[in-house]
Amino acid sequence: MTYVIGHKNPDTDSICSAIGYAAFKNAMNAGSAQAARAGELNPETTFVLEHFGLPVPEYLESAADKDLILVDHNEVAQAVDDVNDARILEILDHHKIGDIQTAEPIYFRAMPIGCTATIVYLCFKENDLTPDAATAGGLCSAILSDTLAFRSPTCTPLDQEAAEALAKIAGIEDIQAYAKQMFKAGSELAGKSPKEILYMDFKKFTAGSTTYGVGQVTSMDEDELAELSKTMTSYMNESFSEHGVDMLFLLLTNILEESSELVVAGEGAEETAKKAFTSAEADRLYLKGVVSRKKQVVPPLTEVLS
Ligand SMILES: [Mn+2]
Repeated sequence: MTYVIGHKNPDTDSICSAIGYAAFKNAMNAGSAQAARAGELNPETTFVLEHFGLPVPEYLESAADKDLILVDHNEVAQAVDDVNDARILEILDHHKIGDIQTAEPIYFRAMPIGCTATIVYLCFKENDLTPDAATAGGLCSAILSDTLAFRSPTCTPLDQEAAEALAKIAGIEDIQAYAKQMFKAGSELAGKSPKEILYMDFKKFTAGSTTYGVGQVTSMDEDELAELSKTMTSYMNESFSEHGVDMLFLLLTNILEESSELVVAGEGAEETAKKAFTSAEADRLYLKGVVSRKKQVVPPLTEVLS
């Protein structure tokens, strides 16, 4: 038995490339390969496996005395426990070369592209094989996840071609609509109360005689952020006295657009924000190019309040 396994804290690429490459090895009749995982699934990957009806890979607690194929990593620190006591047969990766050592020559395929799943797709293609629909769906999801649906600077034409071919096999009609659905399912905001969202990443500051708090929430989904803008505005105004500050700010940051909307509460908070961010649109505090609380938000707020 050969286990195909990705890194600890597995993401969608680590899980779906393991599933895809195990399927490829089995299709090539190269012994019996099985997908494994080195940690708990995240919500995004859980959605993907359920969506395509893919089985959850077996959890491998220790790699001691096991035969392994590593996907999506090649560093000991990221690998399943006891990786140094395992026999590593192959590595497929798209990261820099790390510190995994082997006793014998191995098949080691590393490409500077957006996703390991793209390499898995190439293995199928180069051997005139086609993954089944569910596996193709998983591989396509991995590419969309790693490349932020082709928006990441790490994305190459090879990744996009692979994802589009895999989407066809998987029956994904609108690739961007599917990506949106997947990112939404994977959002860490799902199921959290307004209070939990405000305090997920919250810091207090003092400027002159004013104490203010700034929270930040990031998302890739503009619909999710638009909804949050409404719910958080009413929550922050209703609960304002509970928070022990003179002004309350919350940055709703859209990672894909590299912009933030600022939700404010407290007397003078809106005037302060408008003075600090003179380019902000009049009806809502939409801050183009602003993603860093530390570098782009706290300094101008502090300057106005001091
Ligand atoms: Mn990856």
